[in-house]
Amino acid sequence: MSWATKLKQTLAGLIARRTPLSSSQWEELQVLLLEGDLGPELAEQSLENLKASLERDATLEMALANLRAILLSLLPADEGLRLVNPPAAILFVGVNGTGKTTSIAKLAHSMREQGRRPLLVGADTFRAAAGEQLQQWATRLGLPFIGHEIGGDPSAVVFDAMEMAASRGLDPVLIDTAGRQHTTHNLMEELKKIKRVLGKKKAGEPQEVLLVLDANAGMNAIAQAQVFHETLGVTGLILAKFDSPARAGFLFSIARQWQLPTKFVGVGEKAENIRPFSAVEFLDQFLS
Ligand SMILES: Nc1nc2c(ncn2[C@@H]2O[C@H](COP(=O)(O)OP(=O)(O)OP(=O)(O)O)[C@@H](O)[C@H]2O)c(=O)[nH]1
Ligand SMILES: [Mg+2]
Repeated sequence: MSWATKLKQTLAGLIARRTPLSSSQWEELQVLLLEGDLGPELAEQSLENLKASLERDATLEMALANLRAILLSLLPADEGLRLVNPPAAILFVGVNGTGKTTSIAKLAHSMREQGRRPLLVGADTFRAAAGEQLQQWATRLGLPFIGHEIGGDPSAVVFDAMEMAASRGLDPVLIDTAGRQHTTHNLMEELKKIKRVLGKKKAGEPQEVLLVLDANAGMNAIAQAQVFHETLGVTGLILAKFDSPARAGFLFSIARQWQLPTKFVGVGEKAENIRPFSAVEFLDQFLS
């Protein structure tokens, strides 16, 4: 049974009883809300709200509509990338394996379809496979790529990439970064340096810092958002691997705490498997 079906059944059961709910019944509902990855505070807030609607003798539809309205109000208005003054740099960050490299390839593919000329940049110089993976995508999609030898300085790569983009009229510059280093601290320092170098090379860059989150990350996604946002100033999220059964309710918590908009959703491993995020669609899926 899907999560939303369980939620509806539990609510319907509670409503049908027409008696004040026992604490174990509330607990049942709370556990369900937590299973949707809402996070403790938001689950509590949603629960209070459901409690209020149920006490007003609401119908199941009313209780659900109420929950939907609360959740929808948390998500920022849908927005795409905000890019001006080409070449614009977009930094893609996120922990190991979330889908950074694949998301860049997918976005580059869709940008090219819209008539843009993106440049793919391999600034993950720690693993041979990382640069190769992006380069293979570039070759397959027929898009320009720039990277450096293993162990090279990722900041030097982005410097060269901005020069190349300016001289060849490429835009935007999509920068892939490492998800893992020896320590998280090292990784964050490296990413901060890349960001600093971009800003020195061209004022106002990077114009976007996109944090890629795996839809299956559960509550970990909230911790990831906190660390990356505090260190780098994230401008938006990409929800990758949303073709899985994961609910990704953590988006509500992240939006509530840091007002971060989700800009794209990855729904598979192929180049065309990405689409702009829609808050309404996400909510429909969350509650269906
Ligand atoms: N089903 C599905 N798989 C995805 C999606 N996005 C990425 N993947 C897969 O997830 C795995 C990791 O993706 P990568 O793009 O390599 O992730 P990464 O963040 O670049 O990983 P590191 O560079 O190791 O940090 C690959 O096998 C991808 O094919 C998606 O939207 N749906
Ligand atoms: Mg990668």
